[in-house]
Amino acid sequence: MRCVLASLPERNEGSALLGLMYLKEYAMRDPQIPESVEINIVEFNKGYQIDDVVWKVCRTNPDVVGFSCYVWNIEDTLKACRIIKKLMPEVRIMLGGPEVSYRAETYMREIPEIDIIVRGEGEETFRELIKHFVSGNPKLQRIKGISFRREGRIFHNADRPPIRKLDLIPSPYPFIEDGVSAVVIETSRGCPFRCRYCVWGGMCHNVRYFSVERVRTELQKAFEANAKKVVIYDSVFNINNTRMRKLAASVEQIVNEQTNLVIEAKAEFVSKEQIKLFRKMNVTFVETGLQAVNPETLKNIGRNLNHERFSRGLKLLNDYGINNDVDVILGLPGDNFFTFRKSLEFVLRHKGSNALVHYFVNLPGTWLYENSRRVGIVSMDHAPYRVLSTSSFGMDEIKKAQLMVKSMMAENPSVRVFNKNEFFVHY
Ligand code: B12
Ligand SMILES: C[S@@+](CC[C@H](N)C(=O)[O-])C[C@H]1O[C@@H](n2cnc3c(N)ncnc32)[C@H](O)[C@@H]1O
Ligand code: SF4
Repeated sequence: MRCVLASLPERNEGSALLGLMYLKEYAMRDPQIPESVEINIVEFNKGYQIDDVVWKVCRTNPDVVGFSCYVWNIEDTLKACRIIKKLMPEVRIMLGGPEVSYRAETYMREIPEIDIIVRGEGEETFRELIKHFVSGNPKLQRIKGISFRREGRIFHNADRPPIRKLDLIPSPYPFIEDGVSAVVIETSRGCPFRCRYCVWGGMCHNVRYFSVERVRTELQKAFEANAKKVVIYDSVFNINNTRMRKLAASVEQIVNEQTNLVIEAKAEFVSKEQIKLFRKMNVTFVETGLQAVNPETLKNIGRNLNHERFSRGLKLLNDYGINNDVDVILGLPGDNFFTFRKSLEFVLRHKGSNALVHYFVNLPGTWLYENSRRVGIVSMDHAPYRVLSTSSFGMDEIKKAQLMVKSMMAENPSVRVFNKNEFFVHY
């Protein structure tokens, strides 16, 4: 049985294979999965053509093809799936990832080429699916977390409970290549917050952590390989001082100053002690979310903001030379041209901080998406779900705000936009 896995890269950033590496490692550890099973991950660079995708996938003559689906690759992935199915009608096509997890019914209904959608966390579900493909056991109807098709009907099985002990998932890094430019290390899953535009918390809201020992081992490999950068996947890295202290203590002797750690953190939580801990781990870059300053907008998106604590956190980062991007979202419900501008001005009052402007995408699976009509959001109904207007932020005003950002960028290097190629496009 041959399975090919692929994840079409984001056009600016390049490939992201962490999820697929976990799936493969986790399944291959199962002694009941015979050694004859082949699971191949095929990689594409950011300049890929659909042609290459089809060719690279089909040439291994797979029985099963799995794609990771995100907002940035779903359109191309579906194009590739249609062609693959035409060329190989017997192949089973399986999709996973956040983009299909919350819209399984729609994708199954609209795209007949899809055989199975894996909703939510994939490791355990994928392992069972591989066993199913090899022996027919377990039967599809017994595999939690999937949507599938049989005799022209679509079935949605019950959700799969999340893996409780993340350390059960084997590390995707048996070794790390020397001098690599970036390594990604996942230290937790989930998010304790419930921002209404975000699906990081996923289907499971309780946060689970990889053990400090596991994280230390992966970091050590990155340090020893002289990796230039380690990007930590943790929704709020600095939420728990005790864990940060343990992690810092366990790596301070092995830290490599050539290897810069990049984290997502809450500015409000940054303290002098945290700065010391950041330094011990060589955290040199922090991304932090402001999103908006307008109270009505904050209420609409389900976030709190303590201006004073936020400012104090940014000041500490800047005083101690820790680079930081402060995220602001353009087009949120409740905001208008002037309140959005206030958000940018708030960031720019902090010397050293950069404002990183994101264009609001109204993601399926979020509270805002579910309540769009009530809140007054009009957005694209397919990926990338860009906001078109809200009851407080008309289409013209959004356009004006985009132009304002453009002119601010020309004058001030501290203002940047996320995903420049798409930011200034309206539709
Ligand atoms: C890395 C990342 C990026 C990178 C990606 C590129 C790169 N080369 O690294 C960058 C920075 C470019 C990025 C950008 C954006 N991102 Co982003 N990003 C992430 C992040 C932090 C990690 C993804 C990851 O690898 N996770 C770890 C793996 C293990 O989890 P996973 O991918 O979900 O995979 C698991 C399951 O989904 C499943 N699975 C996945 N694939 C498959 C395939 C098969 C066959 C099976 C069986 C199972 C399966 O099993 C896996 C293991 O459990 C996630 C948040 C998160 N923690 O997941 C957001 C996330 C994916 N991003 C998100 C969003 C919204 C964005 C932006 C739109 C934000 C913005 N500001 O505009 C942009 C989009 C850019 C664009 N061009 O459109 C959303 C996704 C929503 C969606 N529907 O896809 C997420 C979930 C965060 C959020 N805000 O809610 N992002
Ligand atoms: C993945 S999030 C993590 C942020 C961090 N946990 C926090 O809240 O401070 C990184 C940034 O992506 C942006 N983002 C997340 N969801 C978005 C959406 N639906 N539309 C636009 N930008 C979004 C936000 O600006 C956010 O700060
Ligand atoms: S924006 Fe940040 S804090 Fe809010 S839910 Fe997403 S990851 Fe969590």
